[in-house]
Amino acid sequence: MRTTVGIIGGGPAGLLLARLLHRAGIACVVLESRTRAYAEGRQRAGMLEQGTVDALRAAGAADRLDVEGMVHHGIELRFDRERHHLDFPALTGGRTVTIYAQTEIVKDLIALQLADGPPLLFEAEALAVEQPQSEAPVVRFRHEGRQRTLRCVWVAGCDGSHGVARNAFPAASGRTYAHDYPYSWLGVTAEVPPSCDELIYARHARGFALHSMRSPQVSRFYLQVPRGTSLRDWSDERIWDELAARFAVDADWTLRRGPITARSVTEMRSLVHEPMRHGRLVLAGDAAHIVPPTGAKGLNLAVSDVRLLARAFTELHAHGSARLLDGYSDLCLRRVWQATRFSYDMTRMLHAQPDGDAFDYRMQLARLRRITASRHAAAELAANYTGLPLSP
Ligand code: RFL
Ligand code: PHB
Repeated sequence: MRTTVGIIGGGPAGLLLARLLHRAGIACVVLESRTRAYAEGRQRAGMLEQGTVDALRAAGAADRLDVEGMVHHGIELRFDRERHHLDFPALTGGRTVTIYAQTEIVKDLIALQLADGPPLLFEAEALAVEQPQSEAPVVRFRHEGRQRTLRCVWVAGCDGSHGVARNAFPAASGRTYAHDYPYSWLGVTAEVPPSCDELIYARHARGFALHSMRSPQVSRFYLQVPRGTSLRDWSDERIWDELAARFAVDADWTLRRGPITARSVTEMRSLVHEPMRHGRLVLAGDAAHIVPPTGAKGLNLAVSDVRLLARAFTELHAHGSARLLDGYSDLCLRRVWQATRFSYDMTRMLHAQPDGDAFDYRMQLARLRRITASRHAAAELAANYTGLPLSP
């Protein structure tokens, strides 16, 4: 097989890149290691920045998002049994965020691509990227029991945090910066209407809790749990009791309970791989960087990488100029480091340190009080949460 851009990974990054390249008249092929059902069912992100929504609209992939997406005008911070609303439009000059699950974005993009897009192969596992520094890089992959090759002009590694594209970077050509957090998130989906209109981020001495949602009938929750926690230790009753304790406020508010339909544990990690390009191989999304989910930035960063990358390929294709591709890694990384900082700060401000002392807790409360008391401090959080500009 031959193509112009070989895309490894059919997650949000790979699928959106394929859509944007196809619309610009650039040939591409997407290789996805999993089945369609698995790729469409993987529960993950839910919060979209305005720029992400705009990008999906511009790609003609937002018909269902525009109907089913829930526009949110802020978030709620809870601590010390108090509730504090942050009004995003007032703090950011009109910006909002939208709740629409990553599973639905992936379904929408897959349907569009299978209807009239470039080839998308499921159960096609990339094994290696070869000769990334030559003018003809090759992706070796396994499909229907056979080893095959995809000959490319460029390769885009959109294969997430456990992918193979990054292995083609020689150790000496870059550096990986990583930070592990000493806790994990237990995520659950429940068949119960949300008990709130906005996402609730709760800081509690027992640990962090987040109330999110998937639809007017389905809620999504996260609990800070010790690293290495086993799902077996968490009965439904224990999950609901823990959520109720961490969200408890003095005001009149109760948590609605219902059947839990999915649960998983995610470790918390920050990771940035520099640079994001080696010869004719470029990385986008989780393949290049991971953030802890507290800032809700992972999917949004994947989309902003892809917007910049598609723009760069389009300039090369239309005008023969590699200027944007040459600047791709540096431009992306500036935004990536800002999101990494924001996610780190949110995580540190809202989670109970396992070995934390009373001083740490006081510092967290002081940060939270500053945000709820100062319009400047709140505006800084709101600007980061709703999304910084695509290029500084
Ligand atoms: P993905 O989604 O991991 O997709 C990579 C795809 O590549 C495939 N693949 C391969 N294909 C072929 N050959 C190989 N060798 C391959 N190796 C892997 C995989 O099967 C997969 O289909 O990466 P992408 O596209 O970069 O997208 C990134 C996002 O998925 C991720 O950043 C977000 O889900 C992170 N995240 C959140 N981000 C947000 O912006 N807002 C949120 O509210 C949010 N909440 C979350 C999250 C991530 C979470 N978890 C589970 C990590 C909440 C959670 C709990
Ligand atoms: C989610 O809905 O899955 C979600 C929302 C906000 C976050 C993390 C996850 O910060």
